[in-house]
Amino acid sequence: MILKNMELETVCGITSTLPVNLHPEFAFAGRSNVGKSSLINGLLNRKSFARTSSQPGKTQTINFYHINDALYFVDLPGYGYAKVSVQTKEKWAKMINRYLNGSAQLQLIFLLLDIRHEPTAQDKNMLEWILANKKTPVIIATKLDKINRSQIQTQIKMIRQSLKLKKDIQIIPFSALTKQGRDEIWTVIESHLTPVIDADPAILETVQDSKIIETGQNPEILESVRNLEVPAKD
Ligand SMILES: Nc1nc2c(ncn2[C@@H]2O[C@H](COP(=O)(O)OP(=O)(O)OP(=O)(O)O)[C@@H](O)[C@H]2O)c(=O)[nH]1
Ligand SMILES: [Mg+2]
Repeated sequence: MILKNMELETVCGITSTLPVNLHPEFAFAGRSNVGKSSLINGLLNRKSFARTSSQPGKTQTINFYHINDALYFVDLPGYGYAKVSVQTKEKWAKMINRYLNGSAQLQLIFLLLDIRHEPTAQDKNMLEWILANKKTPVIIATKLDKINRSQIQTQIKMIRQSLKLKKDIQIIPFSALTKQGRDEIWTVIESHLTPVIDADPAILETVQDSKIIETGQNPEILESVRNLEVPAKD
């Protein structure tokens, strides 16, 4: 895909109304710190368009990135972050659920797993949820550069067995450092791009109205939105 333009269009906090988008959406889910935002940056050839951090729990909102006025990347908050309260975790889980259940444009869910580690109970829950809701998962095994070449197949096999994956579910190894796996992921995305439906003008109007950055009332979210970087041309 030739990247012409990209924009962080909508940021949703816990209490925000989710946008009704007219273009296909591709969501990125996984544990906190697994590399969701880094993968988005890798796909977009940017260093810090989506905010990343060595501290887990960086993405606390659902961020909709509009790409080429044709598709959306949806960066979800990570799960499994120990340092937030049970109430906050529950709110995030609800927010993620609300999005995954409610979006009419969701084409694929990329479920990210660290290639070095055995999937956790939460990873397994996430996968079960995706399959139970008839969504298509693609597993991305992240941080590929952290293991030796000779270990790759062993780790992929371990992930496949641990998740009891059916053959038709793809696992794509990816490194945000070397960008290995990038082209393969784009090929998957492009194969799921459906033509834009001719929209009813009334729907378009509703969509225009929802294109506001909403933050809810949570001070943590306000803070994280305030810290969002203006995309640099890198
Ligand atoms: N070596 C290496 N480091 C990576 C890779 N992907 C991500 N990281 C590092 O892992 C840390 C977390 O990356 P993020 O992209 O912020 O992770 P996230 O899943 O968005 O985390 P949350 O927003 O907290 O859910 C950062 O320090 C990244 O630089 C990778 O492929 N290789
Ligand atoms: Mg993130």
